[in-house]
Amino acid sequence: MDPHVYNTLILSDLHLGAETSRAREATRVLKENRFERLILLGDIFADLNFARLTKDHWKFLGYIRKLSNPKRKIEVVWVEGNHDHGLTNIMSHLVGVRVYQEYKWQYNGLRHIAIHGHQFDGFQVSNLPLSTVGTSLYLFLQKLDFKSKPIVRMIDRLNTRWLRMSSKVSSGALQHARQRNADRIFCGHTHEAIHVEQDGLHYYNTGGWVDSRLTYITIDERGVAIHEYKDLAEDAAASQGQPDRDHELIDFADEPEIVEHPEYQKAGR
Ligand SMILES: [Mn+2]
Repeated sequence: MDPHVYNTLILSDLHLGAETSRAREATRVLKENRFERLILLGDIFADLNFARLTKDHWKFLGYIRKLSNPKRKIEVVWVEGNHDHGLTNIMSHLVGVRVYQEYKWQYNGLRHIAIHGHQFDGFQVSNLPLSTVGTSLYLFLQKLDFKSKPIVRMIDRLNTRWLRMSSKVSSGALQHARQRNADRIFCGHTHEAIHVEQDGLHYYNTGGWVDSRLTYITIDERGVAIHEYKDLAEDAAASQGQPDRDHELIDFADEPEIVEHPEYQKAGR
């Protein structure tokens, strides 16, 4: 039986280079699903320091490069986030993917927009260095999660700030979609996967790949779905002998493997 093919799969906020980045799981999602279009909706990188990328992070980038080979006829789109800012040239060179500030497409007679979402977060735009520190601190605190009570309380307070940001981004995005006559708008940035409907307009947030909840979005003729990635490693161990569900891509002969390249190691700040 042919696997189901989605029109579009969207994920965001992988923060490659951060220790909390769940690159291995994100690569599995790409391998386990079929899709005609992939949208990387911003903040795929934590920053421009390539020296912080681990083997799993490079594997994710290598898989993106494979998917973007024109022979596969998959449209791979990179939408710039606030952490990805300035990566446009490097990325199109490294993984052969076009980078957009805002990506628009039509599907099933509906107008779709994908935009990272920091544009609707006044704090981020007006105070970029401070917010970058804030995000790093948030990611660092998550690593220490549950090790001490004061830190848990601090994370809760930060999460509350994040929730306020979440509603700010959703209302800004809905307004943006209305002005552009779009039916559906997709954002990342807040790390909180949600769906908000307002007067027939739909806002979806893809969530992220650094928190405990790992989410992605699919679009097909049945509609839009938010999926949560569940680690199936334990199930697989329990039912040994099951065939691998991965649809591993066949390598094309003229396709160079992406490796940890010293040139890119030096590219970091
Ligand atoms: Mn962001």
